[in-house]
Amino acid sequence: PFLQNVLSNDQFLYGTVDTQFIDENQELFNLKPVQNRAQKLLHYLGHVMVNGPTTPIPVKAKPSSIDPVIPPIPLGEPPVGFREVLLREGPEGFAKAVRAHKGLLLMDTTFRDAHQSLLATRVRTHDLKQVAPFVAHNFSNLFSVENWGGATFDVAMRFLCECPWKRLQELRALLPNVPFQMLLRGANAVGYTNYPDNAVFKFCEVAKENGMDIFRVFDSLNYLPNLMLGMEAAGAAGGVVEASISYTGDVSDPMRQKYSLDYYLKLADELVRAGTHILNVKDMAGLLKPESSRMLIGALRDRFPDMPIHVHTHDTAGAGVAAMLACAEAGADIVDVAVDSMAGMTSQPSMGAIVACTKGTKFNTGLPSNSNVYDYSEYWEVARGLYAPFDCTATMKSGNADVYENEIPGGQYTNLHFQAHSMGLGHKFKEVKKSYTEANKLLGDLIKVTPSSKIVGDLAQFMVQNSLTRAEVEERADELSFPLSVVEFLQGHIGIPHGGFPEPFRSKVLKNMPRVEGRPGASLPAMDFQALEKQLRETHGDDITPEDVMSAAMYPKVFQEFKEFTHQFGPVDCLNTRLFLDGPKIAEEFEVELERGKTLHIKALALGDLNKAGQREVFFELNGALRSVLVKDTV
Ligand code: 3PY
Ligand code: ZN
Repeated sequence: PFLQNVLSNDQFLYGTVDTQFIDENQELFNLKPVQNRAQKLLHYLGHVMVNGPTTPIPVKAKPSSIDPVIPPIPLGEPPVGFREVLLREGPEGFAKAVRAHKGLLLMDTTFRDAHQSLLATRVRTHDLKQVAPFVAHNFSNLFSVENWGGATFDVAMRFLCECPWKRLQELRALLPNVPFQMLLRGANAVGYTNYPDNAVFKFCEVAKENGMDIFRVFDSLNYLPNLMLGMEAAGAAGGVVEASISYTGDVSDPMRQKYSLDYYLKLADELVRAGTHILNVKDMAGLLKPESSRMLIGALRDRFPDMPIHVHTHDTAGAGVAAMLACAEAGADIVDVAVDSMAGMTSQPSMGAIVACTKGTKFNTGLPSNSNVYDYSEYWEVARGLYAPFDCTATMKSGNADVYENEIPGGQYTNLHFQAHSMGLGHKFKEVKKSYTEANKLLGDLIKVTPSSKIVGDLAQFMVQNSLTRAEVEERADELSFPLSVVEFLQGHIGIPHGGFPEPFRSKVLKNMPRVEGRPGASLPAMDFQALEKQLRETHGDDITPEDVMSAAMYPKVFQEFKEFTHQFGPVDCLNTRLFLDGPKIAEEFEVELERGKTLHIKALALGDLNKAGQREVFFELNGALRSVLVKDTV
């Protein structure tokens, strides 16, 4: 095995080997098989050149051929930011400092929600890492950078073939001064259904150890027991707890009082009593108008004078900037923005607009100058071109104020739009949205955010596919085969909605099926992490980390496939995005940095003819030596 290790060591094979080689590579004596990462990457590139990208591409567009320009980054350490306060004072002291801060603070969602909403969550660690030091140096006054959680965890492994934990670790090293924020779906952690309690606790603990600071905790039904579980888990891990009130309806509309001002204030009372450090209003569909913002945030400010208030919205209707300015005037401490070129439509309101609109007022954001925002925006404008195959603007050309009626959350709005267009039903999007509204009413008018929004979406799709009206579904509820997510929701698998389950619809659908009583996690058996780790070691070898165990706990199948993929194709996260999605052109020369100081020089040489076995040989030059890989042509 030693010889094997040496012979498959990239540096030995391709680098200059001097007499220091053995001294500097003591790990070769560990006699673990050293993976030939270079050869695996060639295999991946060959595979993409022959068969196209491994990740599903929703839009017929190629990644742009222009590389983003990384704006200049000053030498030396980045300035001190709010993270220093957090590390020094702990979550309580941090919350006090935030509340005492003069001016409006911003959370930048560009690294998470913005691309979850506009680019199907496909932004890769590679492109985040390039601009992270710029953020550290120029935006040290941000309240936080939201860079993790939500859909990013699953998409990183499933579609980007990269480890979400490595993303967190690498960004932490590059951006040490600004607090990191993640979105935790309460008892659903970063998944779509309730996990056992110990899985949520362990998840937060490992996230905190890997550099996460602030945990925005929500529940898709605003179901308090689930919210509290998430809050406890984040708090026990030592994180800043930012409990969310997920907002739906319109507090300023006297006709829509299921989710009234009083409802939100009572929920806020509970969250504050449960010890949240920060109170979040999570307007996932972008329903806050200036008037409702004034009412809701104004009332929360009066009731909780010492509590930092943080507002999240989406700009789907186009009124996001106006609403966030109204929130600031009504007493919000922090609002969410995305950099201009990643803002607007179903994403967050524009950072540049809010920075400019508050300049010279008491809501100054503290970001040093607009020109930094322009540079940041330019980086993302060009980087966004690399994700053209996933960009919602391929079909969606504007925001739409109909969101005030259908209340579809930002990311889901984009997904449904994509789906309708890819099925050739673009002209029927209006009907899809109408069905969504009807499905929501059928289910009793829910708070709609992952995963309850998916349940409403599944029912809407079921109604469209089967040409069923709301009245017909109600009438025939006992004989229709509803989507599993709808049945499980009615069984109580994700908690209890405000106002209870819809009757007689629920009884008609469930008949004698079992129902979960109370908080679902309470009746789930604890996860055995030791057994899981043992099983993962048996399957994948000994280099299983505590982070891997959590990935497998959250997404067993996705993790398994991710491990198999990397075993075959190596660390594809090291490739730039164009290479990852589209492979190199013939004669293209490029570098791939495997790790610091370990760079591969690759040139794509030629694509061979199809052989009898249906394969093609793909030729490369790797650090000056000729290499080839044999790839099955599946096109
Ligand atoms: C998520 O759960 O991923 C969300 O972004 C909810 O708004
Ligand atoms: Zn959001």
